[in-house]
Amino acid sequence: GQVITDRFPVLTYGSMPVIDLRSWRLRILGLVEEEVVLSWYEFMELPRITVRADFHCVTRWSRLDNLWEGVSFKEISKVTSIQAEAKYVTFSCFGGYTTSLALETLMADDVLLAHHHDGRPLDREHGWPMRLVVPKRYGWKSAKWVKSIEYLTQDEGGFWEKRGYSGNADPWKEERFC
Ligand SMILES: Nc1nc2c(c(=O)[nH]1)N[C@H]1C(S)=C(S)[C@@H](COP(=O)(O)O)O[C@H]1N2
Ligand SMILES: [Mo]
Repeated sequence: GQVITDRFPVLTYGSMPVIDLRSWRLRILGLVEEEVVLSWYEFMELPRITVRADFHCVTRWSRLDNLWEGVSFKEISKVTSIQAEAKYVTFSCFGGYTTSLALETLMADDVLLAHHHDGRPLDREHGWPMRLVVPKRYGWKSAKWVKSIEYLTQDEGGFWEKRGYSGNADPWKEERFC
């Protein structure tokens, strides 16, 4: 049920946040041994991966063969040790958007906190300086302008999940709504 686009549409609910790299912080909290706060420079020192993947928005556009570069979720999950009870993760963004995913889904090799797209830093409207990319899920899970990662026992649901969108959001199963 998707249509391929060569453009890269922008899909943002609300306005685009204004971010300053000097005050940018990534907070890792919830069910962790120790809360961690990374500055932009600390984040950029983490090992990087590249992932080539298609992107599917629930509004039925797909953009194929995106080249993402950034820090894998697996890598971020090693920054502080995660407690065994943690099963879900809520991402919060500058601007107020949130989304949640199962920790198991995030541990896939192709999930990353991307800072580059197709060889260039992200455009502001696509999440600069950093966004989550979860290629095997609908686009609303790929939170732009991420500012915190919270480990939880239960699926809290984020902005769209609380408005009736699927928790799992697998495009191959067309899990759009629940
Ligand atoms: N912070 C934030 N992240 C977001 C959204 C949003 O409104 N705010 N929209 C989501 C939706 S519905 C989609 S399809 C993708 C679109 O990414 P793009 O705007 O880079 O194409 O971003 C997701 N991440
Ligand atoms: Mo979307």
